Amino acid sequence: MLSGLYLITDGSQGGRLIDKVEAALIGGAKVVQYRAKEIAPDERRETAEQLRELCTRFGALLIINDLPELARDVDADGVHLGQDDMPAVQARKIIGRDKLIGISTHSVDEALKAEAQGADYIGIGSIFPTNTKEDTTLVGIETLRRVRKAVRIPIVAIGGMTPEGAFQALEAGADSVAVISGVMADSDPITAAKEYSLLFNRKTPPPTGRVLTIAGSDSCGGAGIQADIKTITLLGSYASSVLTALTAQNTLGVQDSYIVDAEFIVKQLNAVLDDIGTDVVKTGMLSWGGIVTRVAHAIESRSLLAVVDPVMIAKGGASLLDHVALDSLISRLLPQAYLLTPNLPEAEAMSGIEPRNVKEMVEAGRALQELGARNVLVKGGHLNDDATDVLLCGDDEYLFTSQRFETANTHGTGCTLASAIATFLAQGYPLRLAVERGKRFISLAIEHSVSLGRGHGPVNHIHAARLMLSEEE
Ligand code: 3NM
Repeated sequence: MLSGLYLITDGSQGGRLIDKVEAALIGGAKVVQYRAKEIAPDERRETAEQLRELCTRFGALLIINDLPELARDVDADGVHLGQDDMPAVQARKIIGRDKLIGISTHSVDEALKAEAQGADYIGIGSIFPTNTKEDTTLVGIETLRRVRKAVRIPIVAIGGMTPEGAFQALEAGADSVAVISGVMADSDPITAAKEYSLLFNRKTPPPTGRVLTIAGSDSCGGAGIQADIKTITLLGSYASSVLTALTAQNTLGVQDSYIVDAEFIVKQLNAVLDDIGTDVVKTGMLSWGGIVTRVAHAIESRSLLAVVDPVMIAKGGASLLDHVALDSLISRLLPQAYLLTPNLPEAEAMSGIEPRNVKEMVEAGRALQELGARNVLVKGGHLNDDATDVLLCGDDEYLFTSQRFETANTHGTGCTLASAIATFLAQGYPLRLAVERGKRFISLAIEHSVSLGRGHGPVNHIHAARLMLSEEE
């Protein structure tokens, strides 16, 4: 069964090509198609052999575009044919019965014909506009839906794929999405491939996706690790946890904290990551520089997708991060953040820009991207009446405005939002949708917050999860 991210090579050659393909495989690509027609025979043979080795190492399939003889010679897993290439029966004779044949199609008719000719899968495109291939026709998502109904063999959707477009293509019935520029032209192809690969988690039954939270314990259960595990579990994913500190804390504030030895944090991280692993990491309270650098190292060395909540100050005003830790956060952890989720004081502490309106929130967010965060959600809760958050998703910019509720019961909002976003990412939602859903969850949790304790009561995780899941039934 062909499934997962299907990477197609661009015009890169030699070491650059091999490095990019390896990055995509680390990021979870399941199929690699080598486009070699324009390359000199000796060179393409050598590259195909290197790709064969790489794909075997990562357990991925290697497909050769257009050249059945080359596919046979390097023992590739199959060949992909265009409409104008040799017929499938002829290619089958060259590559053998147990190998895969894919055929590019652009309509229901071509798809049916390809299936009848014995194709093992079809490509269908271009689903979205693309600049990568000149002579392609735009077929759109509706044709994909119709093709899904018409054929039984696996469908690979291709052309102009972004993570959001790929999400739509999978919803429309594609088994796999093929990407060239979305991964090959990204400055961080590992993360780019991960973004696409995670989308396939949507198809798995609960617990859907794994989330590791690295944070402190909140003894009163409203924030920290406890809020994270409640959020992740109630929304349907698998939660694991690494504790960085214990706090003696209640709704009135943090009375004391006890920081876990940094080497013991590393042991916890290794224990989880060497065994269960994780799809997304969420970080919260990290206390001091030694912990920040060790966590950053784990994220970098294991190429993890991280939602970084740069927790600095507790609701009661207690500092949760010292100055040296702030420097480490900026220089070490921030560049590892797939998504950074600062509130306004945190955005200011890290960027030096004090945002007083949405335009300045964008400026601060862009400055944080300059410092290395791939995407930034600047939370405007402290700013004005209509609680606008700004999401900087690569070069794009989205505003999320939600109703503000008059309540003092907001203990755990930051942890809960970041955990909900991490959970939805692990469940296969692309970033903008994960943030939109995370915002919906935290709004419901605040709206239904409870007056437990004598201070800032906790948000209502269980009620919010029930409402959200029932809205979708
Ligand atoms: N085939 P990108 S579209 C190779 O429509 C190819 O059959 C297409 O590149 C088809 O992911 C396409 O950069 C280009 O849009 C895909």
